[in-house]
Amino acid sequence: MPGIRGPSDYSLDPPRHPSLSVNSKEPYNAEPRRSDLVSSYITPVHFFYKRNHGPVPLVDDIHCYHVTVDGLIDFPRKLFMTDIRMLPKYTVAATLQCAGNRRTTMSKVRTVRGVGWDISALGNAVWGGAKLADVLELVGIPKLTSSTRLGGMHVEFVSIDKCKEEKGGPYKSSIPLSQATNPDADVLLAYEMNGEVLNRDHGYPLRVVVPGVIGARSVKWLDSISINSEACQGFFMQKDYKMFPPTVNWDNIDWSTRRPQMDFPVQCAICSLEDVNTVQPGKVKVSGYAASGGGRGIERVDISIDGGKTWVEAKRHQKPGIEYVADGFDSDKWAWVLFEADVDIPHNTEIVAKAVDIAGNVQPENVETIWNLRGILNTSWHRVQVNVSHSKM
Ligand SMILES: Nc1nc2c(c(=O)[nH]1)N[C@H]1C(S)=C(S)[C@@H](COP(=O)(O)O)O[C@H]1N2
Ligand SMILES: [Mo]
Repeated sequence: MPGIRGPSDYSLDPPRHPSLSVNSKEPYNAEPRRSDLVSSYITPVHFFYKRNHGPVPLVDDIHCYHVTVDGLIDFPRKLFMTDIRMLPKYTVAATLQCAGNRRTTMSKVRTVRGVGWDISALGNAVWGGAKLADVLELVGIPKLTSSTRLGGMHVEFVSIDKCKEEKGGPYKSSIPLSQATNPDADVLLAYEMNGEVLNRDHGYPLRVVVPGVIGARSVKWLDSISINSEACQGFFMQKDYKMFPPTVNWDNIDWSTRRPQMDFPVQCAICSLEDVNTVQPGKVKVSGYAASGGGRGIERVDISIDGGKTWVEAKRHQKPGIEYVADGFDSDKWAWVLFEADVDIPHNTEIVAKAVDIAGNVQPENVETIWNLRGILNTSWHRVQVNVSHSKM
């Protein structure tokens, strides 16, 4: 791989912020504290969750680095950073969320396999880069194409990291060509995050950002793009990140029966409180994030202070000074919404939050009904316990 390489051990991994809670050291998987996560609409890079499946790649020579684009196309070619940077630059505010976000609560019902994430395996960044639709035009694929002349219908992204799930091979994933060539889908080859050059943990020098879709499809450290007739057959598309019903276990699983998960369902979580809290009697601030997939805005966030019997609506906001409208022109359609409500807590109780998106999709009440062996897409009502202390703290 000219210019970039994937090391086989972790000795060259980059330094990280000490406040992150580390769920796995090698490969490095970490998330910020709940309160840090929602301290700003745009998540600072150092607080943004990091989800790696192998050692972080290293760039030796950025001038040699290039992405090979080939497969069922008429004009395969190599694209250097200068080619990518020559295309119009777009900035897109988009929330990335790992499909395994909130997995630990799912494990409390019945053990699931996977990294034990709390509720902060997501972040909202402004990604800067070229639109994939423009990049694909460079190899002769027009905008809004669902099939190439040679029968290409899927766009596969291949990295150069060494993942044990791929038996030491690279991380890879794909999206449909129709999405890749749709300029409105805002799929980016990003080289910037929050106005800075992408850092190593997040995919330097170039990563894919697929807004509205589970994080797993946003391939980091891009090495090649291939236009194929079928979806990517790699581990992370075919043997992982699929949603199974609660009856499927490790003995009866047939991976081929389910499609790779793409859009994220509607989600929200309270970040101003831990799972169990001691508070003084009176007002408690309930704040957190809500997000949905496919560019669907957040129509409502409901808060209950009696375990879900009665509800009040939280205030929603994105950018300071601009009113959030779920399908508004001034709203960031791919980005999360922060919410806030002040509630009166007279006695010990459970506080619950649930969000509704513009399609009317609502989070499910219980985690049991959506339990799945890999512990993905836990979007059940988020619940926290508050115990009122009458003694002075
Ligand atoms: N090359 C590569 N790309 C990858 C991964 C990876 O391990 N290797 N992890 C994926 C998963 S599962 C997620 S959730 C996101 C995490 O992106 P982040 O680390 O920038 O937060 O990257 C995705 N892209
Ligand atoms: Mo993920």
